[in-house]
Amino acid sequence: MTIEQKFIDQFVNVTSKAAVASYSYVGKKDKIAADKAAVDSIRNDLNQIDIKGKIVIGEGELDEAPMLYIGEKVGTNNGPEIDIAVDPLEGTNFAANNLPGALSVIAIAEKNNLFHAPETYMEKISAKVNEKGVVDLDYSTRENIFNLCEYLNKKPESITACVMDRPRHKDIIDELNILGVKIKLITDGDVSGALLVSDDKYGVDIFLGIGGGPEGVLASAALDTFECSFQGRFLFHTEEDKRRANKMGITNLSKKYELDEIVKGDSIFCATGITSGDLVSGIITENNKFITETLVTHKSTGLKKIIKKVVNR
Ligand code: VTB
Repeated sequence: MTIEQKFIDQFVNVTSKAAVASYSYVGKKDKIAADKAAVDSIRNDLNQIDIKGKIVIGEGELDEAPMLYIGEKVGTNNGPEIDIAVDPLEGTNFAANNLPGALSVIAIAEKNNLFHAPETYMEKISAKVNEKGVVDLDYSTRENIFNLCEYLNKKPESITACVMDRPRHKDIIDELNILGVKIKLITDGDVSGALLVSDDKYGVDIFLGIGGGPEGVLASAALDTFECSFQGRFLFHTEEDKRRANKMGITNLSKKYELDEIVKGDSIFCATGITSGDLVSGIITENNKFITETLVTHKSTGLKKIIKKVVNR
């Protein structure tokens, strides 16, 4: 089974319109309002698509999120059964402060084919590698870099690694420095960070570090089409985190997930730029019209491209 091509345009519209909705709040120092605008827009638009949709990654559990909560049914209930992972505003800091990199992101797969990730941290690694065993969460940073060098036929000095700038990544960063690897430090936004390995134009060979689990699932959907590698392992710090994971059916809390366990079968991924970032350009306004740029992937047709849209408000 595949997801029909007609849905691609519909989902590009969903994130494009959410990006435009959130754009009104760019630079207003109000993360909550910027997020809410995107959430409202996405929910409204998803409910007009002919699918039996279920949110598997969204704004949180029902007790903390009234909209796009995990388990919420969306769509007209007239069409294929689809699982949806959504991050209406990825990079709330970026939007609130008018910094590069705010995105509106959605990933869809057929029912039960998208991992139901809990709201917890995830150790992640993605690389420009289409082979298992080259980079691996169980290897040291040094081993991963040496293997990647061999695979890409490059020297460590010609490798660029993307890492989120956090104290928890000190050991990774120190090791990369010792090896002479170029580091691209990002302050936030590791959906984009993990995806920078997908095309030579971004100049990133490997992404590694700890970020949000849901963001890891979203990035996986696109990486699957780009045939890049990804692995993730959840990190549970509190008993509450563990309880939530158990509730979602995760029994082995230290399991390392391969990409093909996170996303199965066909998928569509859309990421629309709100503010310009590495992955896509942000919104441009022209005579009351908004021009958006969306990175789209569709696994079964191998589609991977940036689509421009004109959105009227
Ligand atoms: C992570 C990352 C996201 O927020 O969730 C991060 O995956 C929060 O991390 O892409 P900290 O708790 O370390 O600040 C983002 O960067 C943006 O939502």
